[in-house]
Amino acid sequence: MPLSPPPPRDGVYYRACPLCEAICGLRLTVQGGQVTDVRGDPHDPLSRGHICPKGAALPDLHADPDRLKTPLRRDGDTWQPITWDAALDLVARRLREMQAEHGADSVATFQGNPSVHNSGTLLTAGAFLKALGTRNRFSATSTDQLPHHYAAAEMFGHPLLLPIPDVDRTDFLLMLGANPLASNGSILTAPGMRERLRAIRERGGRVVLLDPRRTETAAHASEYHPIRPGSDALFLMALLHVILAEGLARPGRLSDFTDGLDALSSVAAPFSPERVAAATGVPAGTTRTLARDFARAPRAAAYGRMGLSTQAFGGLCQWLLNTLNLVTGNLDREGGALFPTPAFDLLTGARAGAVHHGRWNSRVRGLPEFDGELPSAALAEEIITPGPEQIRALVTVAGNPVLSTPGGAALEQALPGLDFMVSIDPYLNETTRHAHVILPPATGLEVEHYDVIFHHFAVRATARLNTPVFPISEEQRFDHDIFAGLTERLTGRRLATPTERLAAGLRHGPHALSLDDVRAHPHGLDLGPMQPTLPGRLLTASGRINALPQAIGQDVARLEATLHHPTPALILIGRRQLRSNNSWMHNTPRLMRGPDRCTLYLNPADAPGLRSGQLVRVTSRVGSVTVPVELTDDVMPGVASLPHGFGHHRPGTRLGVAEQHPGVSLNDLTDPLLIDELTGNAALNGTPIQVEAVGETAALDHPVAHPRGSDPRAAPAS
Ligand SMILES: Nc1nc2c(c(=O)[nH]1)N[C@H]1C(S)=C(S)[C@@H](COP(=O)(O)OP(=O)(O)OC[C@H]3O[C@@H](n4cnc5c(=O)[nH]c(N)nc54)[C@H](O)[C@@H]3O)O[C@H]1N2
Ligand SMILES: Nc1nc2c(c(=O)[nH]1)N[C@H]1C(S)=C(S)[C@@H](COP(=O)(O)OP(=O)(O)OC[C@H]3O[C@@H](n4cnc5c(=O)[nH]c(N)nc54)[C@H](O)[C@@H]3O)O[C@H]1N2
Ligand code: SF4
Ligand SMILES: [Mo]
Repeated sequence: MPLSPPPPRDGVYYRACPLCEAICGLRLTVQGGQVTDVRGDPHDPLSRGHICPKGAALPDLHADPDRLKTPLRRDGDTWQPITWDAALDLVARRLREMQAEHGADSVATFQGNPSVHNSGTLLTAGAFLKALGTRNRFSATSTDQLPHHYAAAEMFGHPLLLPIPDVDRTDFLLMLGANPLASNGSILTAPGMRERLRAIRERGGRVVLLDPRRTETAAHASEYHPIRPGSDALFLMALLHVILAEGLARPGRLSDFTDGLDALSSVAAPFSPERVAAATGVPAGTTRTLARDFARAPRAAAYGRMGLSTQAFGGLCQWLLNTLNLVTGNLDREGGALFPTPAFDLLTGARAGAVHHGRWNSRVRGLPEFDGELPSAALAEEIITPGPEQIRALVTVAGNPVLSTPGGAALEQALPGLDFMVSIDPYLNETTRHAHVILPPATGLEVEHYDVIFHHFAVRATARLNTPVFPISEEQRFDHDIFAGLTERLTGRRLATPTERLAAGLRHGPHALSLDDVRAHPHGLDLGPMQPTLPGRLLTASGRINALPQAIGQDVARLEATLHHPTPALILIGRRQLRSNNSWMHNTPRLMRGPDRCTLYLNPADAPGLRSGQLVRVTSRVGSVTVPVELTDDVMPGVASLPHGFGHHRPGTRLGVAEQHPGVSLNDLTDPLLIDELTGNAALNGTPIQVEAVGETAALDHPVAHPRGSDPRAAPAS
């Protein structure tokens, strides 16, 4: 049994919520060793008091009896506690043995989303992964924002040079495939988007949203237009077409340091609003008006997120958004889209022209590497396809790829075939249950944390060090202890601590701060709004913006081809919910109250004879799931929507609450063969499906997901 940790000292604590990209400042009151109150910190200069139900649930996460605190070793179907030293020795030895026998690439790694929400992980996991020296590195990036990085690297010279829409000063926010009212913003750290959108409207500005679903955000936009999934690149091309054909381009000072502007007209020429209207579902007149209004707005920003990056034209979409901001002179301009300069700046010391891309390819499908990683859509096939370079061992860090990667059920079936698997994760969940060893780190309110990543995406520069609320017990370890322990065993080298790394990063960063400067501001140190930084911040070899990178120009032929393809009758997209956080927060009782949230939204026009609440079988090329249907004209005809992150019916997990709300996994339907061919990103949105009613007799306690022809529940747990 773990020793109980010392209780926290009574008092008021200020720290940021680590759960999503909004990084809200929170005010936590501790009385009698318990958190008695959590609220948004009104003095936080970035979040200004915002909080959502997940932030309020942080103490529950801390107290979750299912959260693991000491290492576990699997023996068949049962788990035995082992000491940290024994666990770290075992893991280092097994990984080295595998690599000695089968080569460095026989060990694969998968890094999941919370890695970037925990600076202890972020600043130390890299050294461990580097020590492994494998080219089989995978992460959530290729199921998410890879196309943003791709377009940024090609146009501006670095994957992290991501233009952030200046929502606080813009007059026109053109938003596609993002739902900040549910997600709280992504690659847009601007907590409290409801108020920020209202402020745009109140100052006479406009918020225009395009999405196949009339979302929570649509209610706060000035106008909403439905758009066919996967057709955004055509729509954005048509905007560019109108702006260039009608002489509305005004790049201004940007043209002094941009190459390729002249070539854009011929690229956009074939894509008139009239020609793409049938494919996008957006009337040509609407597209023309939006193009003119966007170009003429004093300050405008085009922004698109998950719906635009996790689709077959993710790379083209992100390039087009940047290009629209560029040709209208809104890039690097207040009220447009700018590059933040955070206090800890990962670009400090970055070399110009050092973009890494396509240096190697995945073995089975030949998918290209980007920034040291291969597409996660290739992970399962690399494990199951025999051959000399086959993956035989897997390290997962803060990831749940069984639920989060396309065709997750196939990965689930592949994992038991591994010779060795280790998971650095505080939960025994759908993925980690296949590990031979689980190394659970301290997390949440227990860790010192500085948001290294999300300040790069923030509409306002702030800096804040989050000190732990809860001390940990002697038996617990932090992520960085685990990575330092493993790295030392593999290389004999001692790692710098995250605090040392932070201090150095802040000192050498653009604001030249010390840790004490930051500590002196418990609500966050305000460093002001975004400022123009170009051309100085560019990292291309030429020092100039590349408006039309060669690979992107070549991908336009693939887009043109879609105009000649028939579209599937029914397309599945995903959905985020305010009280979920990807796959791992369904174990918190207060977030799971209320009716079943894992339902299929279907337009009544696509559902003759069906009624809401009825079970339907949803089938894609790779699998089928059974789920209750909800009829709503919030989704456009021809589109269905299912939330991602559910599917907790799998046996062998330790998630007492989540198991009561299992739902089905969207990724038992998504297809690993559907990717953005330019970037390798998973096209998680846009899966062709069929839907059929299942007889009432087929009604189940728990909706069941299974790959066609097999039931993973019949498979042994190891
Ligand atoms: N179909 C579909 N699939 C999707 C998406 C979608 O919209 N549709 N979204 C995609 C996106 S954007 C993302 S980011 C991915 C997310 O997918 P993943 O990156 O695989 O991660 P999560 O589902 O967030 O699971 C996080 C894991 O980290 C663990 N964890 C939590 N905190 C810590 C910590 O402090 N340290 C460590 N070591 N572990 C921790 C949790 O227990 C959990 O196992 O899913 C992607 N998959
Ligand atoms: N509550 C909550 N907050 C979260 C998360 C969570 O799971 N829950 N996850 C966090 C993570 S990891 C991320 S990456 C962010 C994501 O943040 P967002 O991107 O803002 O969130 P999503 O809800 O995925 O929004 C994607 C939108 O794209 C739409 N869409 C789907 N396909 C298409 C298409 O082809 N074209 C267009 N135009 N739209 C399309 C969907 O209907 C949806 O409204 O959210 C973060 N915040
Ligand atoms: S919006 Fe995000 S950062 Fe803010 S409280 Fe909610 S989960 Fe935490
Ligand atoms: Mo994400």
